[in-house]
Amino acid sequence: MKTFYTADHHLHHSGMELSFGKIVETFEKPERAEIILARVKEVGLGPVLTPQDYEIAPIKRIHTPDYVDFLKGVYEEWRAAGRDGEVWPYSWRHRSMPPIDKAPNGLDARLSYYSFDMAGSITATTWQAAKRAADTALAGADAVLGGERTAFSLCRPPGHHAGRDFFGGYCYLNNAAIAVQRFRDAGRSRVAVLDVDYHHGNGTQEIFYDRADVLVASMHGDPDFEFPFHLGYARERGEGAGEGFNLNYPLPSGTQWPEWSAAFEDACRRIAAFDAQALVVSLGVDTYKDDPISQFKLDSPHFSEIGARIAALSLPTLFVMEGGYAVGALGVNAVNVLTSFEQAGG
Ligand code: OKP
Ligand code: ZN
Repeated sequence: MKTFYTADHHLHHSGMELSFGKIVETFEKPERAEIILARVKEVGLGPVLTPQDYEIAPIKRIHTPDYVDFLKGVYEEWRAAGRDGEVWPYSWRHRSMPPIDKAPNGLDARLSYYSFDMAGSITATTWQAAKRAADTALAGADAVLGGERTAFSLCRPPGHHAGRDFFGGYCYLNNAAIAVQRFRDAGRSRVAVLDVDYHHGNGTQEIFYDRADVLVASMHGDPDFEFPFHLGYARERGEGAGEGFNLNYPLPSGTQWPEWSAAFEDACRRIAAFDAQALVVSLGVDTYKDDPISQFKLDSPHFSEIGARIAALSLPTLFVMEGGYAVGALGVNAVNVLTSFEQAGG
């Protein structure tokens, strides 16, 4: 399996985050991608390739032009306003305030408009890193379109919380969604997304919610207790033409393999019935028992079972890296999915 990776991910590093009332080192740190890369090399998964520098057009198939311009330029605006350090939003439209349909003018108001939380900041080079993560997803999609059965896009920063015009949850551009659209634009008529990350992929859901050509299935911490909250309930099944093409499996805190894998199995069956021409896996391994920010209890061998079951779908499959914060086991867990997929030979 080819791995797509670029050291440009180092260009994004939020120094800190607020975790349960304490300012701590961010969990989404550059070391994460290096640990996964080292494991890819250790097991000899296959060649590690640097993605080309893509045009902006495939990104704008998913993200709005105004959001892309905002992400590119907001750091300079921040500096021009006489501010140092990293760009942070800090306040959002509460339900008591009227809905907004147009970006406000002021810098902080616009930061609020284009985000939903302050999990991560925007540094001087965050845009470049996010753009290269999207390139990494596009290169993986192009490899599969070129005839590879599978590929691994080792994206960082992750993407599944980013929507058409917002960042949040450590995510700036939705790498998996950009890859999905690449498959669609190359003529693959139906594409499935299987989001196995611990958190609900609210951005991916938002992007494809009214579409029947993209089936999105996600297992995650119930939004009643877990980030990103408010979205990810089972009753959210898509709207309009997309009705029935969004599948959520919210699960309780403490979920172990039997319950997790039952939801996963149901999602896999629904994907098989969808008759997809390509599959994009949002590969988060923060379902691991020792993940520092998550509450599920999967163990390392379970990630091998996940890979084997995905292989049994026998679909052209792109793995796009999302979360996973237990750095001691991150490489083993992520690469277990990939090696067992290859061994199962779907
Ligand atoms: C991104 B992905 C920890 C709060 C963490 C943000 C979580 C983003 C997860 N105190 N909030 O889905 O792995
Ligand atoms: Zn996650």
